[in-house]
Amino acid sequence: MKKHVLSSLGLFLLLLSVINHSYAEDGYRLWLRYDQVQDPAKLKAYRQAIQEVVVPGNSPTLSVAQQELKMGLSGLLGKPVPVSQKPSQRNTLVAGTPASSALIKDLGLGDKLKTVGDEGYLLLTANKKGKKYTVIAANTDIGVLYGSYHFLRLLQTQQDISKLSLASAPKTKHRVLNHWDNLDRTVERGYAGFSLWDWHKLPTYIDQRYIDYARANASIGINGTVLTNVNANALVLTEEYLKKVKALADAFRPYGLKVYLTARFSAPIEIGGLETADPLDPKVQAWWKKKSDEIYSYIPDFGGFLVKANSEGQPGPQNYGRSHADGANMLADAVAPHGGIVMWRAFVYSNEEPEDRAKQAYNEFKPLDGQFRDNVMVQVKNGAIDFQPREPFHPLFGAMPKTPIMMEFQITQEYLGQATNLVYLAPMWEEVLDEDTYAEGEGSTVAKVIDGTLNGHRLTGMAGVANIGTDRNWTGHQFGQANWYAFGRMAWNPYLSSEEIAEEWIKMTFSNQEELVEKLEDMMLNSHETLVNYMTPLGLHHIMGWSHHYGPGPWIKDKHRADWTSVYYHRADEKGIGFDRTKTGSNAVAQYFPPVAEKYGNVEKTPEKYLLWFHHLPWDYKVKSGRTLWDEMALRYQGGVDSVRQMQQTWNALEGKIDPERFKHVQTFLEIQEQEAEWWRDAVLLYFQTFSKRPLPEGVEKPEHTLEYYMQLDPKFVPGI
Ligand code: GCV
Repeated sequence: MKKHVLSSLGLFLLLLSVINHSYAEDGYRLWLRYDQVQDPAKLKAYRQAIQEVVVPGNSPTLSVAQQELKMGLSGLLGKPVPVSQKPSQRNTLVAGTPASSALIKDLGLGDKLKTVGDEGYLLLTANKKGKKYTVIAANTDIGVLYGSYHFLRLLQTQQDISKLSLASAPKTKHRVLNHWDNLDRTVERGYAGFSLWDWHKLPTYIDQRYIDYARANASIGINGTVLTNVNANALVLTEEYLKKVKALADAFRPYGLKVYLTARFSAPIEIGGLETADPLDPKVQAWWKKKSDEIYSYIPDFGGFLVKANSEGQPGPQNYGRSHADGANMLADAVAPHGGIVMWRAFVYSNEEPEDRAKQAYNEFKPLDGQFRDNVMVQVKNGAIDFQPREPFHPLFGAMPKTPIMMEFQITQEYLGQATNLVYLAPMWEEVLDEDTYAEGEGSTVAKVIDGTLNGHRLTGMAGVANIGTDRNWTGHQFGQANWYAFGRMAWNPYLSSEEIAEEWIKMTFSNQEELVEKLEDMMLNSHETLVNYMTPLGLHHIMGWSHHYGPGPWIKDKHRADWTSVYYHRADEKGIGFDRTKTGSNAVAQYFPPVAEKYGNVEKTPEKYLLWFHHLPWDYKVKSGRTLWDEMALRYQGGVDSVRQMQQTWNALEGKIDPERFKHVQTFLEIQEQEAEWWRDAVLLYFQTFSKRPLPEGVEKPEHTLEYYMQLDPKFVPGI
């Protein structure tokens, strides 16, 4: 047995507690709960179908698959399931590759296996010599592990496994968590405690959390993790830290999880003693090559670098008059001999630039299309501003056909209620992935840009800014786990619906009980719209509290950067509200392909959810409901509050059907959410009322305090800064 894989004793204890249900229900187990199947008929069928588990081979990854199947099945079936190297029962579960398992080789799955590639798998039912086999087959060990998790999921969600014939392969190659974790263990925009990486005790102490983190990621197909903040610290590239990074990489490897680091562009100066970091300087190039060689000497499968350059004060190639392509290519050349990649972020905007912030990344990057090395992906946030509660898709999707574009979603809820608001993010991500860019004519969806099919790219990927920390439940809010889960599932398959992902997660995390699944699914699926309503309805954006982005702050102005103020974005005055991005304004709409540009450029055709994103409109403008813009806005804010109360009612009615610990946790967090929704509604409406000079329409509750009261609120020590 390999060092960092679950020890036999650990496994035994875990098994015992799975069987006895002796866990504290604190959410630590995530969706990997493996409690006994409740439906008696299903339980009987599963027990009959799986009398033993056979996972021949002892590679670290196959050992993990074997242990996970043993633990999972023993829990789900409510009795220990024997594990053997050779089938001895009538009904056997076999997992392996044609190389690791003679039985799988004999099944002659060659052609079928070809379709699932390096990370995919087949789940099949097969009969041979009077025996029945449930088969998890793959070309690689990691495929076997992914297939094992999928198989366990089938039982956790009580699916029929009697006639399996299923193939699955990831649609994107790099499915990567981005941790904005600092070396001092604070987490930028992290709301679930401190960083998981205990640098001080590394490399010697391997926390069990690292293993459980890797398990959770593997179970949803995440295959990479960037350990450090994009606002990078060069220290992580020093020998002292590389040894620690190696220890993490070793712990994660059996789970197929590769390690990446953020590269601080000025590292050659800060830790290399050079006078410049100019990417065209041969000494700088040589420094990065040598540094990369050193990293690979510790971590032979190191994934590569993620870079934030010339953005929000970070150094970059433009400090030397070079382009983003020059910078990315220099790093790409350094890691290329080792098979590494560079993920270069397109999140750039400058305070000095008078241009609409929403236009700047496109202006900067589009001309560079075709100039990047083959091992570079440009990582683009879903929207052009910054992970707002709702944004139209970023115009760079589809605009750089010669460049692999990687999606960056934010799992952590920086602008979406942080860790105390229940917001299931998958519907928002689905909304973006489904959008048609029209880049290559109708049907050129963002999902097709991301999975590479639109322009024939094989280097593909999706990044998610992690919401994970040292909190026992990992994500602060129990329902935050659903966003981690959904990110992995969507990175594997960007065409999955948020609905099916929610259903899986609920069944695995809470229960298969129909009424409960229905109610929680309803809550989750409406939660994003609910938040948008009480924070930024009708296309409003970036009106949160200064710097920490907690709570409302539409009055924020006169700061050192105009593009970090709220008034820059809402542009409210006595005539109306909204950012004119049509040709009478910044003309950001022109960055989209014609049908989209036309839609967003025409107020009649613009979906109401983006109205004030693209248009400045009078307070009396008539919206689709027939109401004035002011009345509609006020009623949306009230609607958001009402929907939170509805969520509370739904949740409260589930008392007794959910374990008391998690029930109470979510119940109290929903109370916080209600208070925050009311705060948003009252503060924003009172502020905008100073311009609209109109009364609140009937149905909107009277604000509890004055505008002055809300404006002087100054929450201290908000986490995540
Ligand atoms: C890591 C926003 C966040 C920053 C973050 C930045 C980025 O501006 O507020 O905390 O920095 O995005 O994505 O680089």
